[in-house]
Amino acid sequence: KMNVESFNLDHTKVVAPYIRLVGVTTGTNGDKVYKYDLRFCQPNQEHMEMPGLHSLEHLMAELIRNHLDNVLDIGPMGCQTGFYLSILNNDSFEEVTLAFEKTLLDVLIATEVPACNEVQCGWAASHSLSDAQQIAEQMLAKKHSWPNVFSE
Ligand code: HCS
Repeated sequence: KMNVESFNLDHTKVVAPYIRLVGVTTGTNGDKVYKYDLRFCQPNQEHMEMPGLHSLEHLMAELIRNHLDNVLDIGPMGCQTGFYLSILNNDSFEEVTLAFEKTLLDVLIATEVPACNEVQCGWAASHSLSDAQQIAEQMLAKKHSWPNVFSE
């Protein structure tokens, strides 16, 4: 049975925001998938509302791929406190952090949410660009604490 790493993380001990390498999975040909926990909100104390979270997902999904190769997915956690980022064959925490910062800066100046229509999205009515930008701004303001999972 495969282990769900996140279920073994003590969510009462972490101090958001932070960027945490969840794990590395090596395929049979040696390719490596790096999975990150991008935690925006303190678990069980705050969360992102769905429209802003959803728009932030669309914006980051498009924009982070301009700054980082081999992004497999950036997708929201069901608890609405953060996102998972999975990338292929890039072991650099610094590169990921820099790309994430550039992505959030791009979000601040975005004028529309990509793909927020019924052809390209499964819940096109649930979007908010201004909420997404507010979340990005708050996250950027705490950039100093991103590398620290268990402290400020
Ligand atoms: N989370 C997806 C986009 C879904 S709308 C991705 O590819 O990063």
